[in-house]
Amino acid sequence: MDKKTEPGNVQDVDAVIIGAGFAGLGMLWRLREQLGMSAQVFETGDGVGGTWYWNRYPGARCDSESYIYCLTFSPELLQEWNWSGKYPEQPEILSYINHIADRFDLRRNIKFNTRVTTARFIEDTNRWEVETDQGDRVTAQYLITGIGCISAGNIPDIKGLETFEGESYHTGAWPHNEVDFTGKRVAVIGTGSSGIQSIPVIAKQAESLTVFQRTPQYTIPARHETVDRKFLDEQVKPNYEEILEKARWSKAGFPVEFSERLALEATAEERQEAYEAGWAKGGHGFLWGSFKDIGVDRRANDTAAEFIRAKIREIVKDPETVEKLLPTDHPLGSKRALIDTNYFETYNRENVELVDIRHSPIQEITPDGIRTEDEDFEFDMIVFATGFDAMTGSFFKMDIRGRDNLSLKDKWAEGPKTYLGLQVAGFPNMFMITGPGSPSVLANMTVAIEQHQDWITDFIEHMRTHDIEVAEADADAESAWVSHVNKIAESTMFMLADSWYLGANIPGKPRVFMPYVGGLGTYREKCNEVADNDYEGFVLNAGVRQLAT
Ligand code: N01
Repeated sequence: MDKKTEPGNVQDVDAVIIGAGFAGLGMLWRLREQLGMSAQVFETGDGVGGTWYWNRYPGARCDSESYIYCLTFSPELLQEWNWSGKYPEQPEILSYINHIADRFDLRRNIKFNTRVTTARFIEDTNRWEVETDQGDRVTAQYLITGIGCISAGNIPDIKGLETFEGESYHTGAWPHNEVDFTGKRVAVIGTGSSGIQSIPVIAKQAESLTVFQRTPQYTIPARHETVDRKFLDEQVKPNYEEILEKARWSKAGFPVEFSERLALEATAEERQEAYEAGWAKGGHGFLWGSFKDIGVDRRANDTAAEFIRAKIREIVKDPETVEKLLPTDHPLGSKRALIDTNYFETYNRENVELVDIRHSPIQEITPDGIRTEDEDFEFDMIVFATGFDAMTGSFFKMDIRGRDNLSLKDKWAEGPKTYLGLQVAGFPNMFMITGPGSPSVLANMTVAIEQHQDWITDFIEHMRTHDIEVAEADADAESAWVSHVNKIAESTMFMLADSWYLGANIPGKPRVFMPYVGGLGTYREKCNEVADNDYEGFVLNAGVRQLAT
């Protein structure tokens, strides 16, 4: 659809895509260029980029290595694009995504500054009717969400929040102008991925930085550096397809070998040697390259956790700060794995203080700062690195209604229910890119996103060639998938931490493990099997009514 939608006019397209990040852009390209379909993308921001458009906080960068954090539908682009860092930094990722939008002429199908407010499946026409806050009304056969898993920001409801007279920011909605910390007394609340990346950078600029920590974290040095050009030119670029195939079928979307060794069968010296090597090399390889039982056996996990605690004791000079930083209440890797640049070292700076809010909870935010049970702090700025209402929050910002006017919010009141994380029974022809119940957030995101884009594209092509108007997850197949997702999560250490994977960071959110933990390769195999078996678990036609439970 080349024309812009005008308020009041109803436009008909083949597909509405929500979101113009990696997910929405790659989907648009596939539908338009591979299937010749018309599509309209709606995007809340005034530019492309999704996560990388919003998360502009200091130090923001991806912790997948740059050569494998990319869209792969254009072999030419893969060969031509040159990242500058080992890990890609936010401004560079954003310029990469902008390059993709320009190079493949994607902007003409995107309407920016436009939030989808409602999407309803109209049973009489078998079409989705989509409305936006700009007055657009569009109908489409397919509704495809590319709204991100970690995009609905969470600022905790702390007493007095609105009374603060200084500047305040959430890492996931960072302003587009530079925020200058020079000479400022800054507070950072939260020590997840965003906090751990931004704290060392803010500390260097601010007059003082006070970090409010609820849960101490395990984090491994990233060993970020400029990109290794020789490695890229000689090993990656000539072998890109092979490398990508390995990543696609791997556990987590990376072309790496997982260790087959068991920590509990190794001697203490062998373990120490392996952990030291992982620490020196840096990155997530510390986990997958050392011992395979770290993720499944608590005693094995403890050996790696104790190694990291010893590193914290070694790095951080002040014994009281060390005590606050030592993670002991959850296994390593049970919350999102973290990698950092000078995180623990930052606590040796004179201008940095750590407040343990488990022992001295925040009571309120005052006009001048933050009051804990024990102390009044004065700040010029508060940075909320307090995370997101992950996986479901961004869906609930819209009113999505399927058959019988059932809202997705009601359907998911006790936790998300999906078939393969791709569809929801009762919501025909709605596809989710990296929806709950898929491995997305436990994998290298671009690889997970492209697997969904390709699978959805193939499915739609199948529907078109077989004159299938409506495809809808079968309610029984959905229940079986939800049980499977829960069952495999139950046997893992992910259940032993209060994480956003479980919705534990949002008061009142049902405690349900949302991603599929069985591995990206296994999941890909399952999705392919479903397709090969004539889209088993989906009801394919125009007239069958599903009971949306
Ligand atoms: O959010 P988080 P994030 N009072 O939820 C604390 C991806 N990501 O924005 O642990 C006080 O991880 C909370 O404490 P606790 C990545 O998938 C990737 O950092 O719940 N504190 C925690 O310390 C990541 O996992 C990259 O006890 C409160 C912090 O705030 C996801 O995004 C970079 C609180 C939130 O941590 C989210 O990361 C950035 C309260 N009421 C993000 N509520 C890379 O690729 C929460 N907290 C590198």
